[in-house]
Amino acid sequence: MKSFLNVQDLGDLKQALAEAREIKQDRFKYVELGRNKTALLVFFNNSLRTRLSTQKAAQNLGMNVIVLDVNAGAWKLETERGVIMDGDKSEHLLEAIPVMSSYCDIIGIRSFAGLTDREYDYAETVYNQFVKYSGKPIFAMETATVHPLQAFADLITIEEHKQTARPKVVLTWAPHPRALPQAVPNSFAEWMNAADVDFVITHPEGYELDPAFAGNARVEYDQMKAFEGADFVYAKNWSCPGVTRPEDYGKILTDYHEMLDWTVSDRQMAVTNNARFMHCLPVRRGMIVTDEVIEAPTSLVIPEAANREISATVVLKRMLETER
Ligand code: AN0
Ligand code: CP
Repeated sequence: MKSFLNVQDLGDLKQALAEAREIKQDRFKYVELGRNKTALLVFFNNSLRTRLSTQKAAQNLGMNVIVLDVNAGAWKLETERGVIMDGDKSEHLLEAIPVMSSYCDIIGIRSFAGLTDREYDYAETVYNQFVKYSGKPIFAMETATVHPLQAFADLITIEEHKQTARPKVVLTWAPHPRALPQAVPNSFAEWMNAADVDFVITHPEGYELDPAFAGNARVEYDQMKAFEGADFVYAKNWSCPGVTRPEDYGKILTDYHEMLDWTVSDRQMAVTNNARFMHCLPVRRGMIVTDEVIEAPTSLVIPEAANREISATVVLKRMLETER
């Protein structure tokens, strides 16, 4: 595997899930695979889980790890070609990428959507520059439009906790005070469409996800109706994807004070099939979900985060195997 962005990059999902189970049973099984190999993790944005779980995954495989926080000590990087660099950015990505790649074997990138230029974000401009100019395998640690390590961990978690062969999984929008990217819901939708689940998306009108990710998934605008009989509830906020009105891209369409009935609470959970609650974290209590729901025994947020180590170990293992 040379690049990890979309569900197809992993090939057969059943096989990938079998590998995840194998690694969870013995996470050091492939500790010789990464000997004398170096993973470079480049963060343009904050992170708790991705930073820790991906380092742990690389160590499980015997790799060395270098972490770079671009905005905390590195030169500020220009990402667009053709600009006159007279601002606060001292270095261009076009030099920085080949330099960084000379010190490592595999590179992970966290680079969120800017949420101002839809075309720039949806072309995965930053990620693709790394693919093009590094000559190394590149994987997404949440890029402008996707967060596949999260979606893979989510799928592993659903597989571990499902009680029926084909569970009903509901992705629900929930309120948030700041405009957030669409990467998490995009990837979750993409992966659920590829998995064997009954998948429903619910959100207020105007928040329609890009069809490249939502595919033919059922959209139900009535949140209570969507929750009926759900086995898994996956909450997440996202800003306007700009599908129906491109001029609204990256915006919050209605002030969150008016949207608080979308906060996942016992009211909605009551109509589910004793659903498990999921969220990628970090989560704002009282906005996305109530204390009661996230603290209930049905909440999976901690095992879900723990599975980030497993998804990252599988992905890095695949990349190391390709390089051998
Ligand atoms: C980010 C997002 O919504 O994409 C990261 C989630 C993993 N969340 C925040 O910025 C709060
Ligand atoms: N879920 C997730 O990616 O969390 P971090 O932003 O803390 O890495």
